[in-house]
Amino acid sequence: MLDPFTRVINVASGDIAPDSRLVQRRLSDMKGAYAADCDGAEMVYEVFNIDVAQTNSELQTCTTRLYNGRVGNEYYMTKGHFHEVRDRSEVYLTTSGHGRLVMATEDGRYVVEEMRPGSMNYIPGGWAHRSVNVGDEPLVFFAAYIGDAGHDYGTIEDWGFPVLVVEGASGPEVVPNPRYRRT
Ligand code: M6P
Ligand code: ZN
Repeated sequence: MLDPFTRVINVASGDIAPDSRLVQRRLSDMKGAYAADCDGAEMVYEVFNIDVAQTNSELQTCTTRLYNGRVGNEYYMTKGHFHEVRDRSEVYLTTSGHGRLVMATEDGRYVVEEMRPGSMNYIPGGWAHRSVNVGDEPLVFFAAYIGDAGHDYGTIEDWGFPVLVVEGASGPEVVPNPRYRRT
């Protein structure tokens, strides 16, 4: 059995003290995610993980700091994933910045929700999820999900999401993804 513990989250930056496991994604890690080519060492996002046993009796928790920027007209975003165990759910709480949460089912339905400080987004089982930073500062959010969920990145790498969030003439626009399921 796990002993209780406390961590302190910097809600502006997403940093977790005293310790966390850091995952960093740079432009070079995002090849294929955008319509335009991308490469290089520039940081796109960082995930600070609090590791617990990956069982369905524990909750995995983490913060994500998604930087602002664009590749072509597409905003910086996370890779996005289904859960390997498809019916596992997740919640997000945004603490800083401004984003969109793109969610999609395997049969092609999609929902796009706002992410602003104080927004709690509930991601039911079966919905893939990707966060997009549409603001001009880092988007920071806390996430909690069922411990044995796992990350299936391959399905999204193959299919993409049904829609993209792009910079339009007067701000962010949700447009159909011309590459959806065309691999
Ligand atoms: C959220 C959670 C994490 C996820 C992270 C980055 O914090 O959903 O599980 O790892 O976003 O998203 P991705 O794994 O799709 O790159
Ligand atoms: Zn998830």
